[in-house]
Amino acid sequence: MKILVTGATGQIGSELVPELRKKYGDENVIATGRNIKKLKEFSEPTEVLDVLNKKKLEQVVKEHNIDVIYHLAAILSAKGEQNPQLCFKVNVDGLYNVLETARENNVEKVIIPSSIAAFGPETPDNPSEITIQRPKTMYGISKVLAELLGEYYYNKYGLDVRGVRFPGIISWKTEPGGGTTDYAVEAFYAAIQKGHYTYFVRKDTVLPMMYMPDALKALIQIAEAEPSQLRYRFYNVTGMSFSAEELTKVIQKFIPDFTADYKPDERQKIADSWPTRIDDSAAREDWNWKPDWDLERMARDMIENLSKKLRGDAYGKA
Ligand code: VAH
Repeated sequence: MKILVTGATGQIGSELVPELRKKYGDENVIATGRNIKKLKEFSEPTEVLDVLNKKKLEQVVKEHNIDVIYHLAAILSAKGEQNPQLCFKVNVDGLYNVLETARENNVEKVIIPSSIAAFGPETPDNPSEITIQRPKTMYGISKVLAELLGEYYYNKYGLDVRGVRFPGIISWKTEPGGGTTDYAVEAFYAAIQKGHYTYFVRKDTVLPMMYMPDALKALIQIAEAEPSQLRYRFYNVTGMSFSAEELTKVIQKFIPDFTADYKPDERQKIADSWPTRIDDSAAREDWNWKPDWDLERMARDMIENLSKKLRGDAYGKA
């Protein structure tokens, strides 16, 4: 099976490519992206690819005889609000290029990460798969479109589009990439490097989050699920919900001198428009989804690995 990953140098892609290569063989997973320097960090096969270049996308799909596309290339919520027009181009035009190229070239499956950002302030808390969305960010709107277009291409053309709605994803291998949930990653960097972090959200801000190993597990599990198992095309998945203050407290268990303060900025409005938790019972029932990481275990792993990556000892004892 030949797999193409778009946006391979991003937060998820940087870790999904090695995971998929372990499972299917390096030669069967083509890592693609615009960032040539970061792309070079992967072994071959790689391709420089901007999803806005449909001609190049088609050439790569044909040359490598692609069966499955993991379409990760996107601009995230906070960065998207700084340039909504670019966010539309990348997230919508790019998506359309991928769906059309897949349809025209008999690609079997397209896997797309959606997000809790597909929900909005009118969404009741703990939403299911079919709860009202009405997001207020360009990123969130583009993710609702991805879900609806994915369903359309499945029903109209039989293109097997499927995905999961991710909460904030926490990881240590890549720097935060312009998401509203970046504070949950930045806090760990700051705790190790400076001993203090100023959150850009209130201390009582609660959002659903997930550790990267669980995110990779969810993506690959939904990709491999039998069609008969899927009552939806896009499923909610989550790991844990916690407040900024709870994150500070759990970091202090490993780095006792760590201190924090909370100065909300424009990203608070985005965070407040999202649910504090999401119902992932359908994924649990339909394809045996279950997270492996809780807040304390994740914090320990983040601090141990980030301390090594930053080449310093942990500020405290990990
Ligand atoms: C963002 N990390 O903050 C992404 C994610 C749930 C949020 O989609 O935009």
